[in-house]
Amino acid sequence: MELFIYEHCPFCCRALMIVGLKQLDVDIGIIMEGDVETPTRMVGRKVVPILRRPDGSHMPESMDIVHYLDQSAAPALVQRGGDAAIDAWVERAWPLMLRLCVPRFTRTDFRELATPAAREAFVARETRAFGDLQALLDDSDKLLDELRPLLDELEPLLATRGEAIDESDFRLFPLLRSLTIVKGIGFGANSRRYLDAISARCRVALFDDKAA
Ligand SMILES: N[C@@H](CCC(=O)N[C@@H](CS)C(=O)NCC(=O)O)C(=O)O
Repeated sequence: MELFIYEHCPFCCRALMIVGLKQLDVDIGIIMEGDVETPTRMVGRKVVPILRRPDGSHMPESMDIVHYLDQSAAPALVQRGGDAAIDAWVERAWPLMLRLCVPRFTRTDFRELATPAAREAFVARETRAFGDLQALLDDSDKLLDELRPLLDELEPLLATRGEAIDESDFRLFPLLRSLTIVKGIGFGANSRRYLDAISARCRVALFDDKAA
């Protein structure tokens, strides 16, 4: 099987998590930003992640891929459902995360941005979605001030999280992992412990070394 991703993409992170958690023999392929043709040929539109299955068919949609790969090798590890409070927290934090992370993603050495044309395509796509990316970067302190109380609210939600992996982990970890690209983010102790634990269990690297 082969999983096609962008390295920066939080939805792709979900699929990488299950591959690492179950130590599956799945090749990782990078689709370049700006490459419309490859994903469109596979699933009819420009989107990642995409999984090529053993029969040659292609599957989009990150949570579908998570469950498909989880079922592909016993025992299944991902509990259906999750923690409604964590899911609600993710919903609230997601737009803020994007405004902090997207301008930084556009300036980072991800493999999908390895050519000038790919980086240009990414900047153009994200500028259409978010407006002036430099203005967002200039707003970082204000955005971080908005995020800090949310991160504080997350701490007690993580205090009681046990060993079991459920769907909420596939929503929360990609968001927190994205935020590791923001210098001085200042996670609480439980968030930091959670990030490091899931990163190690799922063999998905964080972005601390790329933080700006
Ligand atoms: N519902 C999809 C969403 C995937 C998604 O939005 N991926 C983004 C990348 S982060 C994408 O493909 N955007 C379109 C593009 O690259 O033009 C899933 O969960 O897999």
